[in-house]
Amino acid sequence: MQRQPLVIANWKMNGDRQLVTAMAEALRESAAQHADVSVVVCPPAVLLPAWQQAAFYDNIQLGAQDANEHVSGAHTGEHSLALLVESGASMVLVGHSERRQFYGDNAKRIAAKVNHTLNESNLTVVLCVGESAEEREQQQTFDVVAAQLQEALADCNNCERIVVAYEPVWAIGTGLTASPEQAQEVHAFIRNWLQEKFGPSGANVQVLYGGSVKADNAEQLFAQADIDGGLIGGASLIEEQFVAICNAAQ
Ligand code: G2H
Repeated sequence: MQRQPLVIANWKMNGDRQLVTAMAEALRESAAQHADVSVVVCPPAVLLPAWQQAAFYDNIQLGAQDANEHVSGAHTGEHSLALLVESGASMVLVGHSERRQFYGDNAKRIAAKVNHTLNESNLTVVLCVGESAEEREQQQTFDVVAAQLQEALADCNNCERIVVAYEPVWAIGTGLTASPEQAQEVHAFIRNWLQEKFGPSGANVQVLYGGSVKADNAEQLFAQADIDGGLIGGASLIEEQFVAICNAAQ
């Protein structure tokens, strides 16, 4: 089975309604150039309804940057899967390194979020994994990535609604990008791991690269055999950059 190219915008805590309109327009105008690419936008959750309105006749899917692992209740400031779905989300990022580092998403919580999303909704999980600079220097990249995959996916026996994003922490928002060869090496490792865990269907899981992807490095990264697209932060806030990245995945 052919893996469809996938480009996901992670707006993080950026953007506003004006950017929603401008970005939706830019993606609409360029749609023919990235017709075979699935484009997903993960804005701050409060902008999902604006995106829903702006993109309702386009082939743009929406995603959430995080979801709480409980159905509902006393969880001030959190978002439930049900509300995210009602606001148009069909995917959810889980375990982004910023959430691991600054917002208490440890291995146990990430596994709970993965299981809750897969068991209680139809959303696709975009599981983010990646090593720190120190871990890479100490040649622990594969061990760290394997442990993150194992911790998060231990209870899953089906990979139909799973996407993996490899985001080396040292490349996130730093302007440093993994070289296409460095990224490919880890992507091949991840695909192998998925195949061992899930059998032949594991080979069809989309594995995305994230970490300072820009218009001028996207093409080389996406040309690698095991890189199926990207998870794009900073460059997804600039229309020309994001459109060029979507086109590069075509
Ligand atoms: C990694 C990436 C998007 P950036 O966090 O998830 O961000 O492209 O800004 O490095």
